[in-house]
Amino acid sequence: MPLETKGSTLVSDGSPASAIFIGVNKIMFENLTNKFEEIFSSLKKEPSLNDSQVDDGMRRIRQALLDADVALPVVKKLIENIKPQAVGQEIIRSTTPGQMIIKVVFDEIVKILGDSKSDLNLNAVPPACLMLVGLQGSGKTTTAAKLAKYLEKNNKKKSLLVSLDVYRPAAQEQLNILGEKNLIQTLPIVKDQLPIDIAKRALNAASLSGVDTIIFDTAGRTQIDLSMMNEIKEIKSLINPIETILVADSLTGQVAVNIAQEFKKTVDLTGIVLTRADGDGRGGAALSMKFTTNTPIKFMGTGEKIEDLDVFYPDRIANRILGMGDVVSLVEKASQDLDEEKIKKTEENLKSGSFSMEDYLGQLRQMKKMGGMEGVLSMLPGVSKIKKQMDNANIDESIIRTNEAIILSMTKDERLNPKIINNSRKKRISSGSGTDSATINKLLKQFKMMTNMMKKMSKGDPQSGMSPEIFDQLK
Ligand SMILES: Nc1nc2c(ncn2[C@@H]2O[C@H](COP(=O)(O)OP(=O)(O)O)[C@@H](O)[C@H]2O)c(=O)[nH]1
Ligand SMILES: [Mg+2]
Repeated sequence: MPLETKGSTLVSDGSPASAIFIGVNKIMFENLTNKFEEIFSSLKKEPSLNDSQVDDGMRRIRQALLDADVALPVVKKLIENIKPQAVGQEIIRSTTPGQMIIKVVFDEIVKILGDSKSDLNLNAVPPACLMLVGLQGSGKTTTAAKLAKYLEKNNKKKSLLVSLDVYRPAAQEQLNILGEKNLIQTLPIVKDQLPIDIAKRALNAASLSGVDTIIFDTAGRTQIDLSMMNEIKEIKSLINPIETILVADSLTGQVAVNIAQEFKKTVDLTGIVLTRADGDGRGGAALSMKFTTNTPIKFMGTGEKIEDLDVFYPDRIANRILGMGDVVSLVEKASQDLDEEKIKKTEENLKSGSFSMEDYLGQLRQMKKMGGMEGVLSMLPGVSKIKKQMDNANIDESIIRTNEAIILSMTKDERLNPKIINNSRKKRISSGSGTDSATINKLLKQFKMMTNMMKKMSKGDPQSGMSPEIFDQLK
């Protein structure tokens, strides 16, 4: 667990992608996260654990997973793997048993989710063919366009979009319109052509126009049937795709898992895209897919727009499920934007306890960029505990601007050492920033609480993180 990086939790680039990532995981795993936080916070209070406390913890973890619609074999496997480590002497004697159990559960969930992220395989003589399969309405057409955009942006690959869905009215038009709107090449539609002939035409067209990848969007039915499977097999043997990707709707939970197993058996799959991760699914599908199909989830669909596609990072998802805050991705996203030097300096300052108003000002500016307080807070560990409180609080974003004005009215000395700010200094700052001394006091108090919280977190204190008390002060 990247405890040592937690000092940077308040810095992020605030790109739309990171904002989406926050939203997704908050929704899809919310219930599971709340339950885990409850379980862990009661374990964390205990100075040591006996066997029956561990048993009770395991029972509650098992129930939380079942309630989240995680497939039974997956729940069994998880508990089977966690339990021997949790009842070990090491945990019972450990000075921070709660934290050690979190670590064990975290590691096992990462394993179940697939250890590491799984990239698209494009290692083929061009054009690399990607074939999307799945039921009607699962999001294939949308995902085809999203993948083309993703490949253009991240791999500098030019794609050709091809719809083989000749059954659903206007299905081919839907894909071509998406292509036109997003400046992605599409295969012109020839009326009444059979899927297999369209596929042949696509291969020819691609070799003429020199695209790197062809993304085939196939027809789905409302349920799995023989003729659909046969058609997919026939097309597959013609185009010989390097990736056969199942697009599955995460909202359907266990059903999505059963469908994935069927597809795996009949046409074989190389990857899964889980769509509607922005919906309020219970997360069971995400947790069950890799284990039950032995096929990695490669992406998550997180909305209807073309850019709403996230790479599936098992460790980050596990972090979020356990309510640990998505610390790793926050820090990574921040470092794309902030210069490394500055981050390092801020981290050092945090650790040494010399975090100043200057650092705080830098962070406020980052906060503004990343969607204000709420965006930042939702990434911090422990935050789902105070979610209700947050929703009711109506966090006032103008506070960020006010605080910025106050800090800008401080002298360099005052910023580096806020302790010296006495009443006469406050008067000067207040007239400089157009605020009153109560507002300045509030900022100073917040600053103190934040530095304390960060110091604790950077030392790996298991009781650290966001708490209702700290939140009250930050409002
Ligand atoms: N909220 C959300 N909607 C999605 C997502 N992916 C697809 N959709 C929507 O689901 C509907 C069906 O998608 P479509 O691509 O036509 O499914 P297809 O029948 O499998 O091709 C459309 O309204 C899409 O905008 C997603 O990740 N999140
Ligand atoms: Mg479609």
